[in-house]
Amino acid sequence: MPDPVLATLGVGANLGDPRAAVLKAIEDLAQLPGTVTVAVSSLYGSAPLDADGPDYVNAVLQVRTALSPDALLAALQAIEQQAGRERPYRNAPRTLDLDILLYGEHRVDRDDLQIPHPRMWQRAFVVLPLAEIAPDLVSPAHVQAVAGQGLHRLDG
Ligand code: A4P
Ligand code: MG
Repeated sequence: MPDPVLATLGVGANLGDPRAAVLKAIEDLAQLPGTVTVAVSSLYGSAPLDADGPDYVNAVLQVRTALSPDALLAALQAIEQQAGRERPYRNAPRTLDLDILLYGEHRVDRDDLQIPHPRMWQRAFVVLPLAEIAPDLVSPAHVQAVAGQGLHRLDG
């Protein structure tokens, strides 16, 4: 396997029991082959952004992984499927959404995989949890850019 890379992942859910789904996904991600969890943010609640349905629970984590970007994407999609993910339309409410936000310094620009995630810096539910676990990656301008969006840290 290649040298491990520090990857940043986004977790979101807004159907069923979203808090339980996010916590289960964080456990599942720690079980991936060649992958060690480095940091996990608090859980955050917010209204859907550019979407409809119930409020979301979101978190961001960092893993050190020997999986390639494509293998990591396939693994995330398998975990989404296990959680009962359906895709009736874009931005539909979902039992679980797992996104690769960053993969080291690596860039990928294909239809099925874009890294860095193209919308990550526009979203408080990514920027603020990321600032909690990796403050060196987040500038004051990044925080300022999402300041208008409601986001609250959930207890425990
Ligand atoms: N894909 C491309 N790049 C990536 C990547 N870096 N990580 C492809 C993961 N997948 C990536 O994703 C569609 C396709 O994106 C995948 O097949 C994969 O090949 P999807 O998860 O099926 O569809 P989606 O989530 O509806 O679309 P997308 O574009 O991922 O939506 P976003 O931008 O992730 O937005 N509001 C709140 N408060 N919290 C949220 O978590 N999430 C969204 C979804 C909207 N509003 C939200 C939240
Ligand atoms: Mg997604």
